[in-house]
Amino acid sequence: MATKKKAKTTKSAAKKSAAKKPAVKKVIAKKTVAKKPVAKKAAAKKTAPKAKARSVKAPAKKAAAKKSAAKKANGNGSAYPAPSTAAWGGAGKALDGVKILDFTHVQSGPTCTQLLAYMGADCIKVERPGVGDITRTQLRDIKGQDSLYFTMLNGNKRSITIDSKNKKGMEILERLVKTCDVLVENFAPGALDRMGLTFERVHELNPRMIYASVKGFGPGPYEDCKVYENIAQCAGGSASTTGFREGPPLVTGAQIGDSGTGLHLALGIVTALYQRNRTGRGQRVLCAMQDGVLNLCRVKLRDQQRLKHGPLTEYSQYGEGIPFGESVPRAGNDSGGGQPAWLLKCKGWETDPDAYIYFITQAPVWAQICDLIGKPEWKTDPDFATPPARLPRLKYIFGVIEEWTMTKDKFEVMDICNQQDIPVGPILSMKEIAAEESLRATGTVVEVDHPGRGAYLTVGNPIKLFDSPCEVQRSPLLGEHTEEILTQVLGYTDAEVAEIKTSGAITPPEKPARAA
Ligand code: CAO
Repeated sequence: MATKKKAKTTKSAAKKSAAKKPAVKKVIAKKTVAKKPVAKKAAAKKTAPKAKARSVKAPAKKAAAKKSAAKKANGNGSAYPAPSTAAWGGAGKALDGVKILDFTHVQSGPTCTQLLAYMGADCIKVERPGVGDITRTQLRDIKGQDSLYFTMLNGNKRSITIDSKNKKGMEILERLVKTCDVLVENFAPGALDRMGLTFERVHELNPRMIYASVKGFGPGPYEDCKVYENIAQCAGGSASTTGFREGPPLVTGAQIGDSGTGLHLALGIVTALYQRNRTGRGQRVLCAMQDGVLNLCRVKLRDQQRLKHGPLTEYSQYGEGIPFGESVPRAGNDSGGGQPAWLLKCKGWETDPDAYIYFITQAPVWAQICDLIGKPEWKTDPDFATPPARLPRLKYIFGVIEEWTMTKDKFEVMDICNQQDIPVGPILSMKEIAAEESLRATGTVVEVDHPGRGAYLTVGNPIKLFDSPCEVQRSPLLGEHTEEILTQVLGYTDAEVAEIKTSGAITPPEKPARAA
């Protein structure tokens, strides 16, 4: 596994030569020509050997004809570079050259920037001197070491400490703003404005900057509220529709409010980068956690509207003869789709809390299900033969299927059913997932070395790009790259760095400046 330092060396060399403003631009011009705005593209084209040869020889008319052909090629009036002939995975990474000012903390923002870093972006995490992202110390499992909470959300990033409330610190931040392509933040509403980094100020400093934020709520009555994961699950419609009818609303283990919104934001950022190719300017991107959760719960808003037209017949509540109220009820382990399903016990359920299988009675394989569970007569019995006939009897049907699944362990059920094309899924514990070899083989579960805490498991890139390999690297130590970023990215001289060190801009405020 490549270490962080090693991987950064080549990038750093490229950055060093272009220390101040053109650092990003130079890299982009060479590697991602399609991302340039029209004006830049002409310059970028000149640097590409093939394009250069042609533009030198071609008369003006030919060049114009070529331009219109290019227009046809991509609809944007700008040409794509010739397809790379490098081996798959040998043409760099998808977001090579994109520099991110990562002002994120806790989970939602870091999820987003870690994903972009996995895709190749140079992610510079700005942290408060001496403190850092609060998750470094939250839920600690090893004394004095960065927690798994932090390390699993901040891989492939560099860390610089800057006190934004220090004058010199703000000067450094503004230099970063001028250098980066994307600013990502998930502070409480108004925090960035109070720092002086309003969108207007950032846009003034760098009109190409994409200014991306996670907030709890969008504009409206709650826009000023701080929000954590479960609040978003509650406000976004997930909790009211999760759990059992007879029980209270339930939050889920999947972090759909934090990580889910981080994913939404990542898409917004990449899309804004794409639009910038045409317009040359950045824009604001806002993902509210409530919106993100609702987007993931859209099937429940679907059901809310269906309620006006009658009961939700696929909900087991219907088969049990329990009337529906005015809102979508909690549906336990019902499928939520058009194919009735339920969670069934398997052999060993009495002692193993995860000895269950999720069983879908998909209509096209109903005959196979009947044969498997020893009920071949159900294939023709009018009470069971068709999906509408089965709906009022689902509880009974699943009870009979469960009598069969309880005779086998969950993996046996999985094997047998899949041979018959019956969709089922075992409940996998985190212990089983951590040990799952196929997830290791695809890089979805990765073991990373850390100088302080030793090896730890993390989740790699769940999005597989076949021409953009992902090497998962450990999270940075607090301020590990401060000096490297000051000199190689921002172009500060050694003398200036020495001055910065005494200013309190990159060290904890309680440490008085030596010059004073
Ligand atoms: N230097 C100096 N100050 C810094 C700093 C730096 N490098 N980085 C942050 N700060 C300051 C901020 O300026 C802010 O100060 P002020 O309130 O005085 O302006 C302060 O640190 C803390 O910011 P915060 O209010 O965002 O932090 P919090 O712990 O009180 O709240 C959270 C955390 C998550 C509730 C809030 O940030 C939030 O609602 N974020 C948006 C929604 C979100 O992302 N939630 C998901 C969280 S994951 O479950």
